[in-house]
Amino acid sequence: MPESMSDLEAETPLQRRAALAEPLQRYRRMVEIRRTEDSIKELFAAGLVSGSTHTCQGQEAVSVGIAAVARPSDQLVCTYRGHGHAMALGMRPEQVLAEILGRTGGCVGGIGGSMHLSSREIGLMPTMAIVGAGIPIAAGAAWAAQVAGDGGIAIGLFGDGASNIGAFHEGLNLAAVWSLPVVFVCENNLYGEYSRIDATTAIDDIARRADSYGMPGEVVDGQDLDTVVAAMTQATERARSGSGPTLLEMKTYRYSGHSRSDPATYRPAGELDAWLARDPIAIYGDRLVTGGHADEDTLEKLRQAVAEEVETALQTARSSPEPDVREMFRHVLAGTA
Ligand SMILES: Cc1ncc(C[n+]2csc(CCOP(=O)(O)OP(=O)(O)O)c2C)c(N)n1
Ligand SMILES: [Mg+2]
Repeated sequence: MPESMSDLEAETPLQRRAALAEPLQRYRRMVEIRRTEDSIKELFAAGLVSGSTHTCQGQEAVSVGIAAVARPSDQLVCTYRGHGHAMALGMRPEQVLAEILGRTGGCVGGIGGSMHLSSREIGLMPTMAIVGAGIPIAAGAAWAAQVAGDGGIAIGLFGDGASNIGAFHEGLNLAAVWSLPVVFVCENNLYGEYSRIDATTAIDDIARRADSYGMPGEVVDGQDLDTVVAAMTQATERARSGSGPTLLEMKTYRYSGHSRSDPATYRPAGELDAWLARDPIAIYGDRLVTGGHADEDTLEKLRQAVAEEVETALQTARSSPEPDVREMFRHVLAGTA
């Protein structure tokens, strides 16, 4: 485990990914995601960022659990609520922060912003802002791995709202028919924008939809990192062994509103508090203490070290230059008929 800032700075994204083999590092990464997301909210509130952002406080166990199981060579497709997944997979906080601030130090050089994080090195495919659009892309990445026969798999992440979009049904159907090596992970945080799931979806468990496509579907406690790891281990092994796709529905909750300007006043009284009482970081921290992996003092020191690390990352990101305007056109391709 890195003891000092200089050790942390020396860590590459792939080393950060490998570190997730250790329980304490899984805890640390969840704290890092929470802290970075809180900083991002503050940056927006201070008017330092253009565009919108969607943070994932409360959903950290899903991101870290998936990253602890996936291989760096696997392909992961996520949504605009993707900062946590990117950091879990190994992206450094300053790469995320600089991207959101539109700086060259960002993961795609500051031209993508909050909703378009990506990094080939860690297997994070371009992030989708169109609801559900990543699902057929995950199926396509899985098809590529199947054709290549390289043992790779794809992981397609999306929200509860996306499970009502046509692309969800088309993507799952084709993946099942072709027995593609893909794990579909629905992060059910109870809301699609400002609508609660019971106003938009006629069933309680989205995992049931797997049955229509002839694949296993499982409801998973998304607040419990070990449960996420267990479900992902089973589903990824199934995909790698050629047995086809799985749909995992991770029950979770976003503490913030949909996007940066949403105070989430539409939530029923008491709902947020009930979920805060099952906070994924607290649950895992308690387990580490009970299991003898750490004591409270170690966890407190670790939380403070992470707070300093994120503050430094923020300074690094803010001192990174803005890209030249020509960068906007550098990756645009035009074809002629
Ligand atoms: C095709 C499409 N329709 C509508 C929108 C507007 N929109 C953006 S986010 C969102 C809610 C999606 O909710 P969910 O899939 O549950 O993901 P969450 O934001 O909760 O992570 C909607 C409707 C969009 N971006 N794309
Ligand atoms: Mg949702």
